[in-house]
Amino acid sequence: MKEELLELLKSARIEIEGVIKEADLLNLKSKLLGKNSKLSELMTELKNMSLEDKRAFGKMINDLKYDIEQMIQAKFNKLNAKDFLEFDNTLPVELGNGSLHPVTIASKEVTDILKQMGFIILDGPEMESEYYNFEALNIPKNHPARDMQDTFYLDNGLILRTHTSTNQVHGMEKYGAPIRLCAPGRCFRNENIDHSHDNTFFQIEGMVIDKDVSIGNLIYVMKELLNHVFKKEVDVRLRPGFFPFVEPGFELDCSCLICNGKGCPTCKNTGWIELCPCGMIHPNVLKMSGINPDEYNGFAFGMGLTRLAMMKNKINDIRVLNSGDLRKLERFNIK
Ligand code: FA5
Repeated sequence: MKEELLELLKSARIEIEGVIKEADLLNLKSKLLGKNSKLSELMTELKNMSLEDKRAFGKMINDLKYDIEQMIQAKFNKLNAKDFLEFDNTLPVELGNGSLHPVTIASKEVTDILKQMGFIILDGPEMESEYYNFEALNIPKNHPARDMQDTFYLDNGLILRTHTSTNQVHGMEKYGAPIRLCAPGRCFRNENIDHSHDNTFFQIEGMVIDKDVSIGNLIYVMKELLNHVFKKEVDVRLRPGFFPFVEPGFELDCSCLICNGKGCPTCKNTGWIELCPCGMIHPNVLKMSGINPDEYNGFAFGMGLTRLAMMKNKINDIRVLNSGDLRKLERFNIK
């Protein structure tokens, strides 16, 4: 047994010396000292020995175990010291490059084009009074049109704005006529969430007030805007739409770019995505904000920016955009 123990010590030393990773050393420790090790096998043999041999060999086995433990501990210390010495905190840390959110990019593209057309950019509150969200937009209290937008009412008597049209009113009050403004921002509705509806989403409002503005001007601006944003001619359709603050009102839909108009869950199998309702501003709205409708008229539109970002990047589920899940957002690889 003595030779066997010496042989074991020798091979353990060689194996321990050869280890370069801490994890491998842990595995080796259990191989050399664990329940299924050669050492533990030798220990079970002790019980068949005479008392005298038991004492002698028992001591040898214990000494061997102690030596192996010491060698392993020394190796641990050496590996840790090496890790510590090799750590250089002046080396650059590898962090992936960040990127702008797809909605931020869509918003910037739209505002860039509108700025070139002479629009100013306005920011407005997300927490609003009912006056700015509804009444000043020709939606009086108890008007059924309020049900079109499921609203979050707050304890402080205000609401979370359901659309960016609130900024039509802020803009008219602040700057009067003539005016060209756009207002990107977040909106909130108590929606049933699905592929194309979220409870928090972005719109961009656009408004032009001047003398002799026509529906032709409205259509021209909308087409220019979409051609620039999509960098190609996209199929759009205009159909009548009802919004109390415009007359006439239109729904502008764009051909679903997820399924190329064939029909999919994102467009609810219609082939079209509701993107940008618009219309000629109702005279009541102008009047309420102190603009004479006999002198001025204009148009307004409210484009779904989140939907636009979906179409541009072929994102088939709106929930990805607010999820903050970088693994998914990184797939769009937008810089
Ligand atoms: C409005 O909000 C009107 N204020 C738009 C408007 C402005 C009309 C000016 C006329 C003149 P609507 O509820 O349809 O309309 O919303 C406008 C766009 O916002 C929709 O076409 C859609 O693109 C987007 N949108 C609406 N609800 C959601 C939602 N829950 N999730 C994501 N996008 C939405």
